[in-house]
Amino acid sequence: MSAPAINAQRLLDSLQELGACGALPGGGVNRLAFSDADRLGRDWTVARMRALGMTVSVDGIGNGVAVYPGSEELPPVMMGSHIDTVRTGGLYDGNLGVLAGLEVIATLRDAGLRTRRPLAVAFFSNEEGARFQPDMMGSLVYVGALPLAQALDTSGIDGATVGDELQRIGYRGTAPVGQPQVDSFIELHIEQGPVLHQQGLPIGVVEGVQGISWTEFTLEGNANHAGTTPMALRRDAAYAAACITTFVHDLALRYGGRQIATVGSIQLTPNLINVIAQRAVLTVDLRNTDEAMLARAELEVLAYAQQTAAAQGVTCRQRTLARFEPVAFDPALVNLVEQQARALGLATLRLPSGAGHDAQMLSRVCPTAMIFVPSVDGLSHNVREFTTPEHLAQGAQVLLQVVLKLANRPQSALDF
Ligand code: HGY
Ligand code: MN
Ligand code: MN
Repeated sequence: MSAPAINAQRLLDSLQELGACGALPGGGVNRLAFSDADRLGRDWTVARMRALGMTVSVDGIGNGVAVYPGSEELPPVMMGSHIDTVRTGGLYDGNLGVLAGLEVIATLRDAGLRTRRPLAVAFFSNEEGARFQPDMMGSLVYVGALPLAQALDTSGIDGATVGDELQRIGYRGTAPVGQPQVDSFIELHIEQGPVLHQQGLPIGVVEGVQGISWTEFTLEGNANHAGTTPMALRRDAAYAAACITTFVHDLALRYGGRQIATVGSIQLTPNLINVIAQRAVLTVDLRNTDEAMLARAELEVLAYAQQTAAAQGVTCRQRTLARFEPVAFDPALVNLVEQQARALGLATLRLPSGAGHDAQMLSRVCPTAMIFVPSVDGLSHNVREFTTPEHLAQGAQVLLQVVLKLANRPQSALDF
């Protein structure tokens, strides 16, 4: 089956339309998981799926899965990603993978083509993990690695629970999680890093995803008067938090290689100019493609946090918010992505993903691979996130070609 061309304008228009759900004044999107804006985005996406003649199911964690029948009753080839965003989100992170999947369906439908295997397009709940940890929560439940009840009980940074919020927005579905079991999963996503843009390359062939470690540290000191308390008598939680923040950054520089480290959130209590902080709650995000180095970094940060707290007369508690080991995608699928991109005359580069993705979870249950397109200046989780229309269209065309090969292959083995 030769591949028809996707309709680039329709894809671009759909990204703009979905981007209107939770649009920020001046650009960008805020569609935190299970918020009212997330509901708007879900409603829009489900309506789009139904308009394409797909049957849509919503499971207990709010994952939406739409299926476009094939000529045979076989496990579907799945495309998809997420439509929740961080507070300072862009138009493309996650959304591209879902909407390009729907563009593939629309293109095949326009051409009157039906693949042997059914095709599915999914949006997985709470990929970002910004409001409720861990990230990739919906796909983690989908693959059976996080019990649904535990996910529903999770409290977010604003005190709400996942279950209550899903109920409130009307997406606590009844479909069993993990259904349908899929043949394979292909996720198109923006790189969110600088590599493809800097090298002027249109397609990234993603070989895997690096490991992720998220830890929350709670430091309890003693609130006291900023003007009367001698330095030697202070138990300053903010100072201890600042020491840990600096240590984490310097550790990544000291390790080098692919080690990265981020303190993205520090909450001080009472957070007032003339009160020595009683409490500091900070999050540490460590990542590395090398699991042994990541584990070593975790231990170093924990030891330093405990030593620093003790030296400042501050107590230190920690809680793991997410912990995923590096994953490698299916080599046959990775080769297929590379081959199909090159067949389109597109230059490619093999690289690991710095960001976490739902594909990281789906790779536990089926052959999985990802396609990257460039992020201008490597910007993401920033309202100025941008990918050129040309690259968006090229990425969607590669997705279509890969999916056609997968869905029409005569045998179950991944030889093409
Ligand atoms: O944090 C991540 O890598 C992803 O955006 N959830
Ligand atoms: Mn994403
Ligand atoms: Mn993201």
